[in-house]
Amino acid sequence: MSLEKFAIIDSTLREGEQFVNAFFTTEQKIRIATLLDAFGVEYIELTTPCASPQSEKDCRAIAGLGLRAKTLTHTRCALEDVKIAVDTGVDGVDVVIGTSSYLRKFSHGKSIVEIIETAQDVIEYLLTQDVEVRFSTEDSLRSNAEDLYQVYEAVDQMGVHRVGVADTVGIGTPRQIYDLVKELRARVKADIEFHGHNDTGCAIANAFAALEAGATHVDTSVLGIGERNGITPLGGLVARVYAVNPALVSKYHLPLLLHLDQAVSRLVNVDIPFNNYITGFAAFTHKAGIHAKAVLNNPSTYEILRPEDFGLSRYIHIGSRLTGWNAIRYRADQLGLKLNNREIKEITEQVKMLADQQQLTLDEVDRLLSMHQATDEEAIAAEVGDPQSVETGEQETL
Ligand code: HCA
Ligand code: CU
Repeated sequence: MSLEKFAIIDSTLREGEQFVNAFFTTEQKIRIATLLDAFGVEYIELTTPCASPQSEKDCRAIAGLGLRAKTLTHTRCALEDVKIAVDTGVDGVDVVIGTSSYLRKFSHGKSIVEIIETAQDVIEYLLTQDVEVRFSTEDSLRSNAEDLYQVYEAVDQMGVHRVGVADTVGIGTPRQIYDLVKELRARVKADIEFHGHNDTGCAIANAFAALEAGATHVDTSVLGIGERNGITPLGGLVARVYAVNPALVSKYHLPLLLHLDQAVSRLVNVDIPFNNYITGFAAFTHKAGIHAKAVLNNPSTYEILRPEDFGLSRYIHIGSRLTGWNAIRYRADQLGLKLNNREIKEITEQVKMLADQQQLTLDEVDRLLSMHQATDEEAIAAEVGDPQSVETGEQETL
């Protein structure tokens, strides 16, 4: 498995620009590219310069920024397109052509033999130009497997640096992706890139399966934005790999994920989903008393991602009927209130009763706690007699 040395090709500025709400000005593109570079992605993929005059200028501008990340642009498999791409000064050109019968019939009309012939001209030219060359087959998952391998083996022999598997319609399952990439790994010497759409929610799992099978590069975009409902999200891929071993993603500046997600969400006018990997507002919140108690004792009980590693903090929700007295005790301590365990338990019962009627805000819970501020005598007893830390003995109800 190539998890130890995988690279991210972030395509927010190519695939992401295909998201229905995306319209990026040059300045905004430069901001995204600079943030991605600071985060540490190895590659930044840019919209083809053939799309429009401004796309060509933007491609040139970003390729000229002198970023640490390599810049790539994306083109059809056509000599005139790749010449324009090379001229922008990018470090690499990502060539793509459809291989499924759908795309061969309804898109470009070429047979597999014709695809290989066109690829030959394009790749031969690119290899004289001191750029990284990637060749990918659009709609790989609905292509005939033998056709695919024939194309990959041919372009591999021509000397491309990377071949790309593209699940263009998000139809693949992790097992299918694994098998396809595993077989490809045995057949080609080039690096292998995976690009997966998220139509059925498998984009992260599929990218991970590709890595397990020997892929070396994964395409992502910030928040997963792209055509339709998008592709593998950058944060989701990072979360998935981190969960195997945080050291595998320590090469990235993880606290910048939140800034990237926030910046892109504002630019494309969508909220960060509540359940987003790492940066969703509920990603590190705990509610049930049993969870809260255990997390307060040791966060690893219910957290596989450490919020601190992403510059974030956890939140224990206490204003609910599911709360427990350890969580209420923790809040009282945070507020510097001296309350003994008997009082904390009484307040917990009150919180549960009130929360049975309506939702409680943190302010309302804080008010209840403050009203019960112990007398001096009780406070002394609390200091001396009752441990302030979370107890492990008595079980919470929920
Ligand atoms: C698209 C093209 C692409 C290309 C992927 C790649 C896809 O349909 O817009 O270059 O590997 O999903 O097939 O994004
Ligand atoms: Cu795509």
